[in-house]
Amino acid sequence: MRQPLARELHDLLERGRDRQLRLAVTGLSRSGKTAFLTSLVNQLRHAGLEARLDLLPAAREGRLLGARRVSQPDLSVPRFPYDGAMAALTTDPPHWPEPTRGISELRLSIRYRPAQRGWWHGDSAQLALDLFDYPGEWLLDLPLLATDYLAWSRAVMDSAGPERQALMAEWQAAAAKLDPAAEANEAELAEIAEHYAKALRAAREAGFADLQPGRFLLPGDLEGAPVLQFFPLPGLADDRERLDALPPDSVYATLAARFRHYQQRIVKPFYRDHFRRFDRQIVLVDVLGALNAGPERFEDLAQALATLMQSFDYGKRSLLSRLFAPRIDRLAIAATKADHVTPEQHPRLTALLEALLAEPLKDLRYADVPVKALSLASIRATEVREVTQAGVRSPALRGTTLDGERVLMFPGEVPNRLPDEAFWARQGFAFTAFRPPQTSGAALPHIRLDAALDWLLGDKLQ
Ligand SMILES: Nc1nc2c(ncn2[C@@H]2O[C@H](COP(=O)(O)OP(=O)(O)OP(=O)(O)O)[C@@H](O)[C@H]2O)c(=O)[nH]1
Ligand SMILES: [Mg+2]
Repeated sequence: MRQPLARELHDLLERGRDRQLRLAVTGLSRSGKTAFLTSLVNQLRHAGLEARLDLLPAAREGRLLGARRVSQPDLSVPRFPYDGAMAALTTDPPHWPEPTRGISELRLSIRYRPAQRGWWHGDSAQLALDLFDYPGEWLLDLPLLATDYLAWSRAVMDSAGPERQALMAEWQAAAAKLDPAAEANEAELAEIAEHYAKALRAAREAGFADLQPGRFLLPGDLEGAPVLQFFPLPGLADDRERLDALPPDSVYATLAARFRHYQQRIVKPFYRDHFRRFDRQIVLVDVLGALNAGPERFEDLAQALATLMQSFDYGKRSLLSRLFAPRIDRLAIAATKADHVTPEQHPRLTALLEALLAEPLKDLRYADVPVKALSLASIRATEVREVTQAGVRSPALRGTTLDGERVLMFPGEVPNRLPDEAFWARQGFAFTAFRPPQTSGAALPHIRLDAALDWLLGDKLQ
């Protein structure tokens, strides 16, 4: 839905005056977006009270006065369910907020006292922070805008490793029988599309991340619509001219038309309404989850993130571009759920994240965009303890597993570079998931969320 012109103009002016910031919280499904947003709102609302934000100078210096949720720019989009998330985290026993099923928006008005007072503002100033949340599954649709049906079909087959191929076997067998030039049979296409959706769901269950199209996994209000009845065609030759000349009712032309419809009517509006005009970005990656899932998934994650990051617009801004075509001029990449490992492993976790994102990081360096890599826990679920075994002291974690069992454990070492085959053969990973911490409405415990906030908005709170 488009905003009224006056509102857009107002937003542009505020943005120009540095009083408004749009932050992209980017992450695949289960990477920790909702937890991050919930904790961000929670910390800023408790700023100046008991929130621990020592790494954010405005907070440390007592200049951060707090934050309020205010009326968001687009009233037709649901509001980010902060209260629901907090309710889940504060019940007994506490549980994690549900996976996100649709889009929601949030505008926070942050009040602070500028470090140096000028005649242009009084005692306090405000920064409007625009955020939004969405199901991670939908994010992988963005790269579809830069491709077409033929290229996509070929890429899906080429990029799949043996485990992934095995999950697609049933669909592949059914799709291989289709002749691209034959007349399309509706019922048959619907059935094969369902096989394809099933293969995607199985891949997600098995821990894969590179899953397109995202709405097949989470159709929202598109359940059963013909626009979701397409799939890549296996074995297509790279002969665009011949394929494009096939009659409109052929299998190939029908599937290609549905792909275009999906691209233009579903992905493009999603991109246009929500993924343009970001000033800053944080990319959240569940590195430990990918280690748990094994080598093929790890590569699949690197691949998914690299293609994904091509959908964003990076670069330094001039005053004009800042008003009319804002670009991401600063970026954080974060390994989430760092509370799953002991603190001395955190630098290794960050190094591994940088190795995983090596390709996109090269492009960002070229575009001269400052990037900070860190590991964080939006909501810290464990406490650090020390155990002594045979006279040797070592760190350990105390937490409650999702089944409610209290444990004291050393979760293991994180490799500080991309693990090679020998490494995978020698050791597997099993980082345990924990129940969220018991909190009673106070600020949520976290690890380095304040460092992330400082990097992303500290300069705007000067
Ligand atoms: N221990 C710990 N677990 C976390 C943390 N953040 C997220 N998790 C775990 O990761 C799961 C997924 O987090 P979400 O915030 O729901 O992830 P999301 O990116 O919003 O996922 P989608 O909504 O499915 O796209 C949670 O249910 C928790 O189990 C954290 O800081 N610490
Ligand atoms: Mg979510």
